[in-house]
Amino acid sequence: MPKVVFYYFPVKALGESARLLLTYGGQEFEDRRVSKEEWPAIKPSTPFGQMPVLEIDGKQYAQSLAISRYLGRKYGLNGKDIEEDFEIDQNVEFLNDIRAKAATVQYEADEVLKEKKHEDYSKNVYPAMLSKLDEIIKKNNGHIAAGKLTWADFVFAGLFDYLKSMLRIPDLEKKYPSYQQVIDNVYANPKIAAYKEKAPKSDI
Ligand SMILES: N[C@@H](CCC(=O)N[C@@H](CS)C(=O)NCC(=O)O)C(=O)O
Repeated sequence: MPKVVFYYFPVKALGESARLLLTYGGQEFEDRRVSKEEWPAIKPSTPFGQMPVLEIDGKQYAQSLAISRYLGRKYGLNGKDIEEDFEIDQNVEFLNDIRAKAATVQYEADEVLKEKKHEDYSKNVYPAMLSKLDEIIKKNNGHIAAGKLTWADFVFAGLFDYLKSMLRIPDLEKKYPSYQQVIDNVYANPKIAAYKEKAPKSDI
């Protein structure tokens, strides 16, 4: 078994998907939760000056979606052919579009503009995107793509609390029960359920 270290801040956000996938794969790994104070010393040695970073036998890899895609392939959570992989990638890109849209609000420095943007997106952008996602999940029997459990479900489950917080919709899974189905399908795995019990708690 390779020696694996996973570096990320002590939150779920862009890192939890990899933690869940490593757990699913039965890979022992050091879950290195880097504090804000420690980060400046580590940053220059990472591939892009950002986390998450997955280190396998001393070699570091970055980019959260590339990491999840790799782990998904490694543990058989990809498509049955390149067309199914295409569909998985497509729907993950869509999830990422929702996250990126909400992030432009979350990380807007001008407080007045931030609230204006939030109001605008909540009325004119988020509803259509969230309904489309709901439609996709229903069509895929409670999954993000390919009608089965894939690494895309792990991306969604890992990201979910962060997304809810940025969208400012704390009961998002109640508004869209299909979202809860995806999460339940991931956490139904006994290894993932055990990980959830013992993992450090984080709101996002
Ligand atoms: N596209 C990258 C974005 C990574 C990213 O934005 N990382 C943030 C934390 S979520 C980070 O490392 N921030 C600290 C910094 O940039 O110094 C990915 O998906 O991995």
